[in-house]
Amino acid sequence: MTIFLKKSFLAITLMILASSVNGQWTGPKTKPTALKEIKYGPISPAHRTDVDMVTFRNYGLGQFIHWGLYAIPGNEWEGVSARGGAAASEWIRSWGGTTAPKDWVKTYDNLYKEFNPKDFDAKRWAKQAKNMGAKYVIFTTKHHDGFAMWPTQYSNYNISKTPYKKDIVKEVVDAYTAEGIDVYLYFSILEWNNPDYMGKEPKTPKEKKKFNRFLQYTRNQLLELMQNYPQMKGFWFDGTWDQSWIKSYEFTYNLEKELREKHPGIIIGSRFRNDEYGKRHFDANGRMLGDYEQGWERKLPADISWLEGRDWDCVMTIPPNGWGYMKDWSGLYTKTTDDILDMLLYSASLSGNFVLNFGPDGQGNMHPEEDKIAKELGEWMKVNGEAVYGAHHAGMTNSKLGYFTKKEDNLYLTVFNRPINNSVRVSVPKIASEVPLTATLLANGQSLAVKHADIGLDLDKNTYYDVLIPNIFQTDRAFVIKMKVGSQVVKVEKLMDAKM
Ligand code: FHN
Repeated sequence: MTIFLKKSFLAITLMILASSVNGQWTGPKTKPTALKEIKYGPISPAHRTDVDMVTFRNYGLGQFIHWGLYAIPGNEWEGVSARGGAAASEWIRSWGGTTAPKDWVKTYDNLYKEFNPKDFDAKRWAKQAKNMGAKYVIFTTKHHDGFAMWPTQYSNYNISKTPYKKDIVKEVVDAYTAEGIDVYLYFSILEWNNPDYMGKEPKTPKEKKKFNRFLQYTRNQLLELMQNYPQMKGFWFDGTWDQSWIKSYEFTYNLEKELREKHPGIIIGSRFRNDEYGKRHFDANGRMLGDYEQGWERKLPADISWLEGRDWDCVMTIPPNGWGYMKDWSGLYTKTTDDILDMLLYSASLSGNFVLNFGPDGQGNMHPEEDKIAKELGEWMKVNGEAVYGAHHAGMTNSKLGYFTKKEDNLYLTVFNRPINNSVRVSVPKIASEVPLTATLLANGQSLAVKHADIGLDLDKNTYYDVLIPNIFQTDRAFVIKMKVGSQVVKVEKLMDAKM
């Protein structure tokens, strides 16, 4: 049978991308041959089964929001774009070299004096996220520039000193919580404009003293966030690659313990800290340092074996890179709703959460393209969301047609590549205890015929089920076939083996 593929299959590209990181902490792991003595290893159990973790595991889709002072320049300043330089969007403060405006750092550090987002309405954002189908949001409380979006008592560089004045973190936490969306707080441990922040390993007694002050300050801010916003479900840490942080493994170990004690059920990913050997995400014995694998930033695992049963999330931008607001998207490939759906379903098929990033502008508006994608994604999720929420790896052989997910006795195939003969072939091992019994199209609730196809391939370990898609059903997006699976005695003819 010839199958013509209707749409490009993004996963193939993604697998190639992912395999390029082979060998790092995001790829398959080489197990240590001899185990080391580790004092600052994992704190939480390897596979948490408490209600908070199960909720995390079942989110499926999340929203990331990068918002801060960097939204004002939006990747350019006085007509000069930072796009050509190294620093972009939320990194724009570090713009240097010949293209950087004169006294740029000083200008940036004073931007807070004009931060007054007149259109900001947290309830509008939360409604949009809800309609998009997001079950959790990760919001930037403080990015690498050090500006706090809440009125922290530990630094003056915060929202209360802007013309806006009000506590943005509170507005976001309240609005999203009211919509039933769980809130996670993004927190970068870098702080470019803080004189106590090192950016390198503190060595001299003076440096150590200075950096200890910074560590205490970081601890205070984290405890303050947990205290101010007790509804928060977890922290999403960033910047922890810094040598000053890496060398502070005893401090960060104790801090993680303290955060967990003060906020039972809190979820912290693998990007928070390292062990005494400097191993990040995974300790020197290969054990994950946190509740889920947090290394999948703009990348995806090549296959389920890379994950070894761990929880994970993939955080993804719509433009190629750049998380904060970028005024000008022209000339860039920006992901389409179909691209995003492909990545979302791919992630769900490998039991991971997919988190889509939004970078609002300096007035508090999403980019028009983000609005469009949120709307289209939401329309799709309303009809097909059950293939994502609480649905996990199905243990099926990969299909060229799309991605399998599974929830109890429901098997979902999200079809991205519709076969030209309208017969969706599902292969099942001959020894499988469950096979597709019935099928429905989620798009319209229509029952679909399921035919067993014993195609008689010599030495084939699989048998096949063909689900027939009515020709009259047409769509310009991926669609979901929901199958009930159960046991059935399948008569597979034993043909005479070919002799060669
Ligand atoms: O440097 C940041 C970047 O600006 C952005 O916040 C992303 C989001 O995952 N994290 C960092 C890079 O890993």
